Amino acid sequence: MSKENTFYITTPIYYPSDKLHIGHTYCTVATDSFARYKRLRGYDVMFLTGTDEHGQKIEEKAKEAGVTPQQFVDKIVEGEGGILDLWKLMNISNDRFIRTTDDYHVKSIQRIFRRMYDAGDIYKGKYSGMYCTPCESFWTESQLVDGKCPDCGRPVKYAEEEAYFFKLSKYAQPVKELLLTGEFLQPMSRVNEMIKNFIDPGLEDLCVSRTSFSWGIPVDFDPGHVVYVWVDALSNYITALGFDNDRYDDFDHYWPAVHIVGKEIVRFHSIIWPAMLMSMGLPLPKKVYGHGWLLIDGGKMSKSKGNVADPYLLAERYGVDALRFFLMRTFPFGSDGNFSNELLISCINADLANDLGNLVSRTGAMVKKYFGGTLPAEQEGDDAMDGELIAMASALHEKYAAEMDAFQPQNAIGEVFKVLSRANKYIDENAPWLLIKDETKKARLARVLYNLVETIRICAGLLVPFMPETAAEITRRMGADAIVWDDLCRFGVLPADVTVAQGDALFPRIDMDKELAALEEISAAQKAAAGAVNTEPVRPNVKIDDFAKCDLRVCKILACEKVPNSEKLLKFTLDDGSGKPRQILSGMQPFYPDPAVLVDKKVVAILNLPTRKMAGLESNGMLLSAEQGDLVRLCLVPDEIPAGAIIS
Ligand code: ME8
Repeated sequence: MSKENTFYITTPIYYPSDKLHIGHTYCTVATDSFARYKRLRGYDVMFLTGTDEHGQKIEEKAKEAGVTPQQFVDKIVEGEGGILDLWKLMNISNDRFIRTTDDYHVKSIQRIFRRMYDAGDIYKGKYSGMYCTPCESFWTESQLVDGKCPDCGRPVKYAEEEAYFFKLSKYAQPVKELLLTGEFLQPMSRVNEMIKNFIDPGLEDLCVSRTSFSWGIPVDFDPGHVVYVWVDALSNYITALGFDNDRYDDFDHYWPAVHIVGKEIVRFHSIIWPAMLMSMGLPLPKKVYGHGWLLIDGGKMSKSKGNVADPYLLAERYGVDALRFFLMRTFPFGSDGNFSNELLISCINADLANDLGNLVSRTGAMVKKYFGGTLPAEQEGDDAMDGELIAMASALHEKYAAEMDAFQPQNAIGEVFKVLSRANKYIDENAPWLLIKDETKKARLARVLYNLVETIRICAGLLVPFMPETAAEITRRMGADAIVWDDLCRFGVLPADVTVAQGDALFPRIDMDKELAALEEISAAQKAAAGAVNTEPVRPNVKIDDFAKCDLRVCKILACEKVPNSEKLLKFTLDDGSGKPRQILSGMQPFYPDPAVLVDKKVVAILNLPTRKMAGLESNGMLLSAEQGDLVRLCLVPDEIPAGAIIS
């Protein structure tokens, strides 16, 4: 096949530092949908995904787990329920899977490093800066946000070491020109971000080797240095095609690529990667598309938020196609979206069970009931009644293709569902249940059903990139042999006397309340199994101003004794910093059988509560304590904090 007809598409190579979550699944399913779409269009597609296995973070995690880094990543990538299993489960059609620990990749990276060195673009220097270990990124002071990593918000630390640098600054102008073409990086908002945040403030040369950890690819001409992550990771897109290695020989055929990446790594793909390719004199990628994040409760995904967003669990409960469809249907690809189980269930109920599933089963049932499963060839059209549906179904492929070519799967699916809705309305308008009652209207009834079958065939075929199994099943039921692009561009492909098959409900309706309750239980059980101490939901938000009304101060315990005739109360005499002792009673006796141990300790008290009388004594405030089950302890403050210090 000629090169003009090739399409090379990639996902990021994911870190095998932990199990992948629904966010990674989102990106891979999207890329898979684009790859499947291009195959449907007749392209010679190469779809690559893989894992980014080197670096300090993985080295540290392996150490914690007491295994070698290679053993650690092998388990996450190839082990049961690992990354390869997840992609198999999700029906991902990647042609290749690269691991950066693969031998051929390692050799290529050493050659690539040398190429850039020989081009005069890599030099030795000393690196000092603020370093974020989880992101494996150095940042300048001005890039930090509130002194923390601008990508992940975690603390950074000062670091210094001998390192090789890549002359990124040299490429600032050509990279800026590339970005300004508007074609290279999309969506356009990301172009502005890159120029404003990184290029215009001045590109700094990039640290490309490290000496402080060893889990990486050694620089072959300077042992002790390992190639620092981004050169290793980004080059996967060409080494996987056989660039600088003998494993494959597809570089000339497939390169350049379309890279689908999350917004947080757009910087690496749209600035550093083209600069590296320029240094090597290689063609630049066709496109980098920076998609948005899936958020949970408005925040980044994390394990602590519970696992009802676990792709394994969701695929098991609702089916792989429903999950894939939901991800592509619900979130605009270039923007962030809030994931919730409720959204997922409503999407399945509204779009899949109702609009699509019902249409398929009603149509199948009517063909069976009225004509025994095979339509008669004698049919009667009615332009006024049929015109709009046929026009919409016939024009659908063009609108759909425009959206898919622009990497807007949500809109492409939206176009399909406009036609499906129209088809549902068409049933009501034509009322087949009335037509059947009139013997002279049989031919008309047959045509109504034929139009529905054809419309469903086209719509299902166009859904194949998102729901491969379901689309194939619907196509089969509608009596078509295969999903072929040209046939999706034409109305009237099926013979008039088509035989339509019936089957089980494609997407049974889900009872939202029951399902949410079941998920809640699963989530609580998962948290308990993971050792969470408290699965109580967080209380409703309060305004910061309301919180600020509480006068919380550090108090030193001057004296502490049991209250006579009380089994619970202790009487605390406290120095609250005012110079006047304060008395507070607290129900701490059961937890501190020997109150003397508390003397001289510093605790937290809320001072502005109304005075209360307990056991005949006044209490002016309340001491803060922490409790879990039977374990209760006062909240203690480090000794260097003086009494009277404000807590805010
Ligand atoms: O960054 N929503 O790997 P990574 C949507 N190894 N997408 C998400 C997401 C979320 N909440 N969380 C992750 C790396 N992703 C590097 C890449 S490439 C040469 C090297 C997706 O495991 C998204 O595509 O942190 C993001 O860019 C990618 O996973 C990051 O995966």
